[in-house]
Amino acid sequence: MAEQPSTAVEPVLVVIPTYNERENLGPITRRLRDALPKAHVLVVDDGSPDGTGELADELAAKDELVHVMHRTSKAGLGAAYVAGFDWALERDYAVIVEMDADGSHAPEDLPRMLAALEDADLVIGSRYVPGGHTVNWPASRKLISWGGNFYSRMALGAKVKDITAGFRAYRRQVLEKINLGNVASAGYCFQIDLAWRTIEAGFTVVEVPITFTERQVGDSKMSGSIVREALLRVTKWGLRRRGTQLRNLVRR
Ligand SMILES: Nc1nc2c(ncn2[C@@H]2O[C@H](COP(=O)(O)OP(=O)(O)O)[C@@H](O)[C@H]2O)c(=O)[nH]1
Ligand SMILES: [Mg+2]
Repeated sequence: MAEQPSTAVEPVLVVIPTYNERENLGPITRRLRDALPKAHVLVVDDGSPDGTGELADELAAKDELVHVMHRTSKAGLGAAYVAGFDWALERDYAVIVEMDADGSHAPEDLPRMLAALEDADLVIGSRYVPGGHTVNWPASRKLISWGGNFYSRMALGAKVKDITAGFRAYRRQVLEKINLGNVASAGYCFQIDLAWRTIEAGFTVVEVPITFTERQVGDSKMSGSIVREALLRVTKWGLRRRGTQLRNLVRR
Protein backbone atom coordinates (compact mmCIF):
# COMPACT_ATOMS: atom_id res chain seq x y z
CA MET A 1 0.00 0.00 0.00
CA ALA A 2 1.28 3.49 -0.85
CA GLU A 3 2.48 5.47 2.13
CA GLN A 4 0.03 8.18 3.18
CA PRO A 5 1.54 11.67 2.93
CA SER A 6 1.95 13.15 6.41
CA THR A 7 -0.35 16.10 7.10
CA ALA A 8 1.37 16.87 10.41
CA VAL A 9 2.13 20.50 11.10
CA GLU A 10 5.92 20.86 11.47
CA PRO A 11 8.49 21.78 12.67
CA VAL A 12 7.55 21.55 16.35
CA LEU A 13 9.18 23.29 19.33
CA VAL A 14 8.35 22.09 22.85
CA VAL A 15 8.96 24.84 25.41
CA ILE A 16 9.64 23.56 28.94
CA PRO A 17 9.85 26.20 31.70
CA THR A 18 11.95 25.13 34.67
CA TYR A 19 12.60 26.27 38.18
CA ASN A 20 14.40 23.73 40.39
CA GLU A 21 13.59 20.68 38.26
CA ARG A 22 17.04 19.09 38.20
CA GLU A 23 15.79 15.58 38.93
CA ASN A 24 12.89 15.82 36.50
CA LEU A 25 14.56 17.37 33.46
CA GLY A 26 16.58 14.34 32.28
CA PRO A 27 13.70 11.83 32.37
CA ILE A 28 11.16 14.21 30.80
CA THR A 29 13.52 15.17 27.98
CA ARG A 30 14.24 11.49 27.24
CA ARG A 31 10.53 10.65 27.16
CA LEU A 32 9.87 13.61 24.91
CA ARG A 33 12.63 12.70 22.46
CA ASP A 34 11.23 9.12 22.29
CA ALA A 35 7.65 10.31 21.77
CA LEU A 36 8.49 12.99 19.18
CA PRO A 37 11.96 12.30 17.77
CA LYS A 38 11.88 15.24 15.33
CA ALA A 39 10.65 17.91 17.75
CA HIS A 40 13.01 20.55 19.10
CA VAL A 41 13.06 21.35 22.82
CA LEU A 42 13.63 24.72 24.48
CA VAL A 43 14.27 24.67 28.22
CA VAL A 44 13.58 28.12 29.72
CA ASP A 45 15.30 28.18 33.10
CA ASP A 46 14.95 31.06 35.55
CA GLY A 47 18.39 30.68 37.14
CA SER A 48 17.38 27.65 39.25
CA PRO A 49 19.59 27.43 42.34
CA ASP A 50 19.56 23.60 42.12
CA GLY A 51 21.55 23.57 38.86
CA THR A 52 18.72 22.77 36.45
CA GLY A 53 20.20 25.29 33.99
CA GLU A 54 23.62 23.59 34.00
CA LEU A 55 21.99 20.20 33.47
CA ALA A 56 20.01 21.66 30.55
CA ASP A 57 23.31 22.87 29.04
CA GLU A 58 24.76 19.35 29.38
CA LEU A 59 21.71 17.86 27.64
CA ALA A 60 21.95 20.48 24.88
CA ALA A 61 25.64 19.74 24.33
CA LYS A 62 24.78 16.09 23.65
CA ASP A 63 21.68 16.68 21.53
CA GLU A 64 21.43 19.32 18.82
CA LEU A 65 17.63 19.40 19.06
CA VAL A 66 17.76 20.59 22.69
CA HIS A 67 18.15 24.35 23.28
CA VAL A 68 18.42 26.35 26.50
CA MET A 69 17.44 29.86 27.48
CA HIS A 70 18.90 31.15 30.74
CA ARG A 71 17.04 33.90 32.51
CA THR A 72 18.48 35.68 35.50
CA SER A 73 15.77 35.33 38.15
CA LYS A 74 12.48 33.66 38.89
CA ALA A 75 9.91 35.82 37.12
CA GLY A 76 6.96 33.42 36.86
CA LEU A 77 5.71 30.86 34.39
CA GLY A 78 4.03 33.46 32.15
CA ALA A 79 7.17 35.55 31.64
CA ALA A 80 9.23 32.41 30.93
CA TYR A 81 6.76 31.26 28.28
CA VAL A 82 6.57 34.69 26.61
CA ALA A 83 10.39 34.70 26.33
CA GLY A 84 10.30 31.14 24.92
CA PHE A 85 7.55 32.01 22.43
CA ASP A 86 9.48 35.08 21.21
CA TRP A 87 12.51 32.82 20.66
CA ALA A 88 10.32 30.39 18.67
CA LEU A 89 8.78 33.13 16.52
CA GLU A 90 12.24 34.42 15.59
CA ARG A 91 12.76 30.96 14.06
CA ASP A 92 10.66 28.89 11.66
CA TYR A 93 8.68 26.66 14.04
CA ALA A 94 5.13 25.99 12.84
CA VAL A 95 3.93 24.60 16.18
CA ILE A 96 4.85 25.69 19.69
CA VAL A 97 4.04 23.35 22.57
CA GLU A 98 3.79 24.19 26.30
CA MET A 99 4.73 21.37 28.67
CA ASP A 100 5.69 21.14 32.36
CA ALA A 101 9.04 19.62 33.35
CA ASP A 102 7.77 17.64 36.33
CA GLY A 103 6.14 14.71 34.51
CA SER A 104 2.56 15.89 35.10
CA HIS A 105 2.15 16.15 31.34
CA ALA A 106 2.92 12.91 29.50
CA PRO A 107 4.98 13.52 26.33
CA GLU A 108 3.40 10.30 25.01
CA ASP A 109 0.13 12.28 24.65
CA LEU A 110 1.72 14.75 22.23
CA PRO A 111 1.29 12.79 18.96
CA ARG A 112 -2.46 12.70 19.64
CA MET A 113 -2.51 16.42 20.45
CA LEU A 114 -0.55 17.29 17.32
CA ALA A 115 -2.90 15.19 15.19
CA ALA A 116 -5.81 17.24 16.58
CA LEU A 117 -3.93 20.44 15.65
CA GLU A 118 -4.45 19.57 11.99
CA ASP A 119 -8.03 20.83 12.42
CA ALA A 120 -7.40 23.48 15.08
CA ASP A 121 -5.24 26.48 15.94
CA LEU A 122 -4.85 25.65 19.63
CA VAL A 123 -5.08 22.17 21.14
CA ILE A 124 -5.45 21.95 24.91
CA GLY A 125 -4.60 18.73 26.76
CA SER A 126 -7.68 18.71 28.95
CA ARG A 127 -8.43 17.09 32.31
CA TYR A 128 -12.07 18.05 32.14
CA VAL A 129 -13.43 16.58 28.90
CA PRO A 130 -14.66 12.94 28.80
CA GLY A 131 -11.62 10.65 29.06
CA GLY A 132 -9.51 13.25 30.91
CA HIS A 133 -8.25 12.60 34.47
CA THR A 134 -6.08 13.80 37.32
CA VAL A 135 -3.98 11.32 39.31
CA ASN A 136 -2.64 11.87 42.85
CA TRP A 137 -3.80 15.46 42.98
CA PRO A 138 -4.59 16.61 46.52
CA ALA A 139 -8.16 17.77 47.17
CA SER A 140 -6.92 21.35 47.72
CA ARG A 141 -5.41 21.50 44.22
CA LYS A 142 -8.51 19.94 42.68
CA LEU A 143 -10.60 22.61 44.35
CA ILE A 144 -8.38 25.49 43.14
CA SER A 145 -8.35 24.07 39.62
CA TRP A 146 -12.07 23.40 39.50
CA GLY A 147 -12.88 26.81 41.04
CA GLY A 148 -10.49 28.60 38.68
CA ASN A 149 -12.03 26.95 35.66
CA PHE A 150 -15.60 27.52 36.80
CA TYR A 151 -14.99 31.17 37.65
CA SER A 152 -13.12 31.86 34.41
CA ARG A 153 -15.83 30.25 32.31
CA MET A 154 -18.51 32.31 34.06
CA ALA A 155 -16.60 35.61 33.95
CA LEU A 156 -15.37 35.28 30.37
CA GLY A 157 -18.19 33.25 28.85
CA ALA A 158 -15.58 30.86 27.47
CA LYS A 159 -16.64 27.34 26.53
CA VAL A 160 -13.24 25.72 27.12
CA LYS A 161 -13.54 23.13 29.93
CA ASP A 162 -9.88 23.25 31.04
CA ILE A 163 -8.93 26.88 30.48
CA THR A 164 -6.16 26.76 33.13
CA ALA A 165 -4.41 23.76 31.54
CA GLY A 166 -0.70 24.10 30.84
CA PHE A 167 -0.31 21.33 28.26
CA ARG A 168 -0.96 22.91 24.88
CA ALA A 169 0.00 23.09 21.21
CA TYR A 170 -0.32 26.41 19.36
CA ARG A 171 0.00 27.09 15.67
CA ARG A 172 2.53 29.89 15.28
CA GLN A 173 -0.09 32.12 13.61
CA VAL A 174 -1.92 32.34 16.95
CA LEU A 175 1.14 33.55 18.84
CA GLU A 176 1.95 36.00 16.04
CA LYS A 177 -1.52 37.51 16.24
CA ILE A 178 -2.32 37.77 19.95
CA ASN A 179 0.32 40.38 20.84
CA LEU A 180 2.61 38.69 23.33
CA GLY A 181 4.20 42.09 23.99
CA ASN A 182 1.43 43.16 26.34
CA VAL A 183 0.93 39.90 28.25
CA ALA A 184 1.46 40.89 31.88
CA SER A 185 0.20 37.70 33.55
CA ALA A 186 3.15 36.38 35.51
CA GLY A 187 1.75 33.27 37.16
CA TYR A 188 -0.62 30.57 36.07
CA CYS A 189 -3.36 32.97 34.93
CA PHE A 190 -1.10 33.26 31.89
CA GLN A 191 -2.88 30.12 30.65
CA ILE A 192 -6.32 31.70 31.00
CA ASP A 193 -5.01 34.92 29.45
CA LEU A 194 -3.67 33.20 26.34
CA ALA A 195 -6.68 30.94 25.85
CA TRP A 196 -8.95 33.98 26.11
CA ARG A 197 -6.87 35.99 23.63
CA THR A 198 -6.89 33.01 21.24
CA ILE A 199 -10.68 32.68 21.42
CA GLU A 200 -11.22 36.45 21.09
CA ALA A 201 -9.01 36.51 17.99
CA GLY A 202 -11.36 33.98 16.37
CA PHE A 203 -9.07 30.94 16.35
CA THR A 204 -10.32 27.35 16.71
CA VAL A 205 -9.65 25.72 20.08
CA VAL A 206 -9.97 21.95 20.54
CA GLU A 207 -9.62 19.99 23.79
CA VAL A 208 -8.07 16.52 23.78
CA PRO A 209 -8.41 14.36 26.93
CA ILE A 210 -5.21 13.77 28.91
CA THR A 211 -4.29 12.31 32.29
CA PHE A 212 -2.49 14.82 34.54
CA THR A 213 -0.32 13.02 37.10
CA GLU A 214 0.95 14.98 40.12
CA ARG A 215 4.73 15.28 40.30
CA GLN A 216 6.62 12.65 42.33
CA VAL A 217 9.84 14.66 42.68
CA GLY A 218 10.45 18.32 43.59
CA ASP A 219 8.07 21.02 44.76
CA SER A 220 5.12 22.77 43.15
CA LYS A 221 5.56 26.53 42.69
CA MET A 222 1.85 27.21 43.15
CA SER A 223 1.23 29.90 45.78
CA GLY A 224 -1.44 32.15 47.25
CA SER A 225 -0.18 35.14 45.30
CA ILE A 226 -0.51 33.20 42.04
CA VAL A 227 -4.15 32.41 42.88
CA ARG A 228 -4.80 36.05 43.84
CA GLU A 229 -3.28 37.33 40.61
CA ALA A 230 -5.55 35.00 38.61
CA LEU A 231 -8.66 36.02 40.54
CA LEU A 232 -8.00 39.75 40.12
CA ARG A 233 -7.13 39.56 36.45
CA VAL A 234 -10.00 37.27 35.44
CA THR A 235 -12.42 39.54 37.31
CA LYS A 236 -11.01 42.57 35.46
CA TRP A 237 -11.27 40.85 32.04
CA GLY A 238 -14.80 39.67 32.86
CA LEU A 239 -15.92 43.18 33.88
CA ARG A 240 -14.37 44.65 30.74
CA ARG A 241 -16.25 42.09 28.65
CA ARG A 242 -19.56 42.96 30.36
CA GLY A 243 -18.83 46.67 29.80
CA THR A 244 -18.33 46.07 26.08
CA GLN A 245 -21.53 44.02 25.89
CA LEU A 246 -23.44 46.81 27.64
CA ARG A 247 -22.04 49.52 25.38
CA ASN A 248 -22.98 47.49 22.29
CA LEU A 249 -26.51 47.09 23.66
CA VAL A 250 -26.90 50.83 24.32
CA ARG A 251 -25.58 51.74 20.84
CA ARG A 252 -28.19 49.58 19.08
N1 LIG B 1 11.15 29.31 34.26
C1 LIG B 1 10.21 29.20 35.20
N2 LIG B 1 9.52 28.03 35.32
C2 LIG B 1 8.57 27.94 36.29
C3 LIG B 1 8.27 29.01 37.18
N3 LIG B 1 7.26 28.60 38.00
C4 LIG B 1 6.97 27.32 37.64
N4 LIG B 1 7.76 26.92 36.61
C5 LIG B 1 7.74 25.64 35.90
O1 LIG B 1 6.44 25.45 35.39
C6 LIG B 1 6.06 24.08 35.43
C7 LIG B 1 4.80 23.92 36.28
O2 LIG B 1 5.09 24.29 37.60
P1 LIG B 1 4.56 23.50 38.89
O3 LIG B 1 5.15 24.16 40.07
O4 LIG B 1 4.79 22.04 38.73
O5 LIG B 1 3.02 23.80 38.84
P2 LIG B 1 1.80 22.87 39.33
O6 LIG B 1 1.89 21.63 38.50
O7 LIG B 1 0.60 23.71 39.02
O8 LIG B 1 1.99 22.62 40.78
C8 LIG B 1 7.27 23.34 36.00
O9 LIG B 1 8.03 22.86 34.91
C9 LIG B 1 7.99 24.43 36.77
O10 LIG B 1 9.38 24.18 36.93
C10 LIG B 1 9.02 30.23 37.04
O11 LIG B 1 8.84 31.20 37.76
N5 LIG B 1 9.96 30.26 36.04
MG1 LIG C 1 3.48 20.48 38.46
